[in-house]
Amino acid sequence: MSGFIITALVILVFIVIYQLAKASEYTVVIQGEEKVAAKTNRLMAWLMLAFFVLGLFGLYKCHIYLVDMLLPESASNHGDNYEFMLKWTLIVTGIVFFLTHIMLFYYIFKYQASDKRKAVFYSHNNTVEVLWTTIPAIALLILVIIGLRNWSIMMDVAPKDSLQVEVTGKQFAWVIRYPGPDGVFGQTDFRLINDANNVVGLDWDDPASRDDIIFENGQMHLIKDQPAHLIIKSRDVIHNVGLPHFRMKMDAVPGIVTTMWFTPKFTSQEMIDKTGNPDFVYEIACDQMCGTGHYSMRGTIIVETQQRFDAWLNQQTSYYDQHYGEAEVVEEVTDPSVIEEEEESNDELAIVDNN
Ligand SMILES: [Cu+2]
Repeated sequence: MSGFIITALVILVFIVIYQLAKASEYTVVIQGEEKVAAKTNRLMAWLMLAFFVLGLFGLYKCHIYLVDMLLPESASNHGDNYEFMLKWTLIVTGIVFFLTHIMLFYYIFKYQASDKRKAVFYSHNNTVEVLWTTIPAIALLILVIIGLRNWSIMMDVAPKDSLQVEVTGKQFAWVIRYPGPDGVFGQTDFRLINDANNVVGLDWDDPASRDDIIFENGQMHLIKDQPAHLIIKSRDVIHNVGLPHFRMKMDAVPGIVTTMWFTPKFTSQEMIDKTGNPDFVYEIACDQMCGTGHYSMRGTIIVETQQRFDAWLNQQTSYYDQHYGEAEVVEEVTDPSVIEEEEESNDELAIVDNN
């Protein structure tokens, strides 16, 4: 029924438009073609002006409405370079945008059709052509050079003292791995992957793999002011480690190891204070549509001081011990996701366990 009403409405609207067009044809006949054309021209010129003013007002309103939804201050050194570039690109293109549009609409209004003047034929002007070609070319060249410089800094080899963290994307979660006390990641082999007790496919014959620490809850800990070197892998399809607050992202590609590095500038607590948002968390968002559960690939990052990071890391049990270790080790930490809450109550738990 509603389909019939909509069809009828559409047909009615067309009839009304057709009748209006016909009516205006009759006015032309009655009032004289030239008079109507002059009137229409004037109306169009004013409408163009109104369109421009309304457009500017809309732009301003959008800005007011959306400005609070922008990301907070960049939390990494690379992010600062990126922000600088974005800011200057917007300033340069913004100036050009406003100047050209003010001129465009002004001249449309000023030179609306009139009987009093005739159009001049003006073929070209070499000086003007050279100017409007070279000035944008130089401006773009400068922006591109800044971009290339930043790209080479971001893509450069990570500093030697970087904190090494491996991030593996899988449908649909992030698995975070630290190399453990030996500082060396154990060898992995995709044929050994097993969600029950070997989530990244560690080779247990490699002694370096036994102390590796793994978090399947997608929570990563980083240290303030220390470069973090992310070693990025994927178990299935292409994912992307997107870190909006650090202004960084990198594809996680199956079969290829990608990397990215940056230095966090603020701890999570400092960011909470800066944003005034008590619920602020650094987020790992998958920036690549990777399947039906893509939306659920949300990881988190906790940035803390070296001291707190060390204290936290010392409390962790290796993945091997969690799954194959002696009973008392397994009891100590069972689920990495609850370690945060347990931190304070650990002492009490230990007493209970002893009893
Ligand atoms: Cu994904």
